[in-house]
Amino acid sequence: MGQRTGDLSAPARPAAPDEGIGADELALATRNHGLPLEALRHDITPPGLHYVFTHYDIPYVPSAGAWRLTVDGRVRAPLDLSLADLLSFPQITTRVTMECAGNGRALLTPRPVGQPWLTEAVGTADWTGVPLGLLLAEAGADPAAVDVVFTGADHGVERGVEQDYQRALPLAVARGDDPRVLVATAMNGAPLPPQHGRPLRLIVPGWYGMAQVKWLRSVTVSDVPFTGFQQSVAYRIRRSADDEGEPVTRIAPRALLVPPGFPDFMSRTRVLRPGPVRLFGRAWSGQAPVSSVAVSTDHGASWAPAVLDPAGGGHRWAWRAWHHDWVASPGTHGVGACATDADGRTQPLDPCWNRSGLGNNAVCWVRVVCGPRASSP
Ligand SMILES: Nc1nc2c(c(=O)[nH]1)N[C@H]1C(S)=C(S)[C@@H](COP(=O)(O)O)O[C@H]1N2
Ligand SMILES: [Mo]
Repeated sequence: MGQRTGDLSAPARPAAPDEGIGADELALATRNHGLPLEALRHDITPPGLHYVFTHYDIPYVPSAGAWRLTVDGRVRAPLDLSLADLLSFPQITTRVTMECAGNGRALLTPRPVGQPWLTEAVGTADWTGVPLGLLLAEAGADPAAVDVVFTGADHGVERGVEQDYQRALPLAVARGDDPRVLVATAMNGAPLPPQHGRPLRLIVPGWYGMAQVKWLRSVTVSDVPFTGFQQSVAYRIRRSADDEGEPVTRIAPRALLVPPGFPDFMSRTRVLRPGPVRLFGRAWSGQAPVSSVAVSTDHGASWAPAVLDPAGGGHRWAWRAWHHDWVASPGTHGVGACATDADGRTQPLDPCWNRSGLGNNAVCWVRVVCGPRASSP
């Protein structure tokens, strides 16, 4: 699984009841930014506003032309490909809403110490690349193999384990077509920016972010299950330290809204004038497609159905816009939205706590203070 590297790493732990965000968490939060929620307006997240999450350092890749991608392990004919070689394969483009599995972590009580996401670890992009199934077929992957392991060029230590960032997918998922996994060479029609995996990354539509290996340098077909750190230690839903846990895979349903009105700088409380207002947001699920969104403006006392935009464009793996017309009355309001998918999965009102703070898709409330115009500008 990688070698042990001394006592560099602090153990995983929940924060004490009154413990604020630590300097270590702040250091992570300044490197790894979220989507400003007002950017939910855009179908495709503008460059620089897509959330970013990187465990270690962003590799410096001065020449994308010198990059190599290998496909090896249980294959008939290993591949060693340049970017130009990859571009000679058929390319497809898929619009994908990506979300970090740790989104919502900092809203849990107690807070698992780590990257302190609120709800903003999400973004949508058009990813263009080669279907991984084509590369596996070209290499002649052994159909009896179990896992396909993806290795990034970044390297670090985590919980005392020195490692390259690695994740695996079952062979059936890796070469399947629902979703179709991509080795992506472009984001929104341009080469990948450094923070999103320049020059190559894996895209697994519908899965949480940890599966989407950036700076991809090797694809290894294996006849034994992969037990690397990011597979068997991290990204598992555990209730207790000795619980083996369940792996995190696909994105659970979630709806978020563009916070209405304008913010108070520090508290981010929203200020809104009384009267009609159109609430606007997005909803997504990596499982069955979103089938409905409900909105509450009274902190869950009552709910009304939102109007979903038509599911046009064939963007099965991208978020869907919704809106709801509301007449805001003077007072303080808790405004929230709740998505349900076609299989009946819905968002809980209370978070489901787990040790690593993964998959928290509980409904979130935006505090809105509605009152007359203030006297100063
Ligand atoms: N090589 C590598 N790939 C990685 C990671 C990483 O640390 N190293 N982080 C993963 C996680 S946890 C997430 S949420 C997504 C974030 O992708 P983004 O930064 O492009 O939004 O990348 C994934 N791929
Ligand atoms: Mo993540």
